[in-house]
Amino acid sequence: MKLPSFPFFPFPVLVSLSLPLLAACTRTDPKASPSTPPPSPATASAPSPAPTAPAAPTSYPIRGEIVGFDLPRQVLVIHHEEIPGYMPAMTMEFTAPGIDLTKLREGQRLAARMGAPLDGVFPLTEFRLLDPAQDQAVAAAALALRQDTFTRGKNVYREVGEPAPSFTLYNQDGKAVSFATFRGQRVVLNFIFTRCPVATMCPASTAKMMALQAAAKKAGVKNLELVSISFDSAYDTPPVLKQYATERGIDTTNFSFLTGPENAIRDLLAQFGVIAQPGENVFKHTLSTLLIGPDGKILHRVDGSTWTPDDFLPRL
Ligand SMILES: [Cu+2]
Repeated sequence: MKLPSFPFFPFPVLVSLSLPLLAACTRTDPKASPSTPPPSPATASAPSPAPTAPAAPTSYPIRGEIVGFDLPRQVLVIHHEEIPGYMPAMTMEFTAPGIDLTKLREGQRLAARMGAPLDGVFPLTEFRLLDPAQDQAVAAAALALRQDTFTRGKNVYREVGEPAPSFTLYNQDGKAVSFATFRGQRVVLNFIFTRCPVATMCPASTAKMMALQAAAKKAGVKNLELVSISFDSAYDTPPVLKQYATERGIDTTNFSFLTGPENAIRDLLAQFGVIAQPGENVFKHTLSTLLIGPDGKILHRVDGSTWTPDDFLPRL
């Protein structure tokens, strides 16, 4: 799916809003290391010279509620939530190519990706209706995590031996997944983002997770779950994660890709001791791979990008 780039705004106010974003997204510098070190883990080994991929933002994820239809024009009217860094909450007209509008109704909540407008109407892709109960579970877990992070203060980082934090996030199928459902399993968990341009970082991590999954299966290991949480929640929506998994031929029966509210992801990064700073177009980040035991306690962690499946296989 290719969306037109964004400088074609009909509204002067939107143009001025979008300028800082465009300026901020024209350069990548993944070589620079984060300025704040993690509480204790080592920084991932410095990536080798990375491809520079200047790109203007072409789309934004939105969430909102259907408030009306203009069926002759194939338009749906949505009151969307704030689009951070781009526009406040407001009611606008959208098209949703490929979606049968007669099957939708007012009051339904949805998530989608908004492209550049045509004649003032914004096209939506990655359209999915939100289940209010699941959405509430994700929001409640994010709030609890916020409070937990606040309460822990400067002891926010969880050492090996401590219980892993609780969370509820969306998986690649848009289904809310609670960490509690992994009880009784061994969980190998890391953080990635799908747009990572540095071959030795996230792409290599995912390849090693796949290798670990395959090796564990071959060794007859049961009760293993692999979990990759995206720290690029604005871009890595469930459909994007699904595509990431599909493109790589990943068996998602015990390998989930999770995403969710930005503040929940930030809290998890802090609690797991991983740094991911939104940079210019990409994230500057560290890598850590953790093993969590059947009782929910952190059993082992390997910091950096040089881990191998053998660091974990004997512990499963
Ligand atoms: Cu990366």
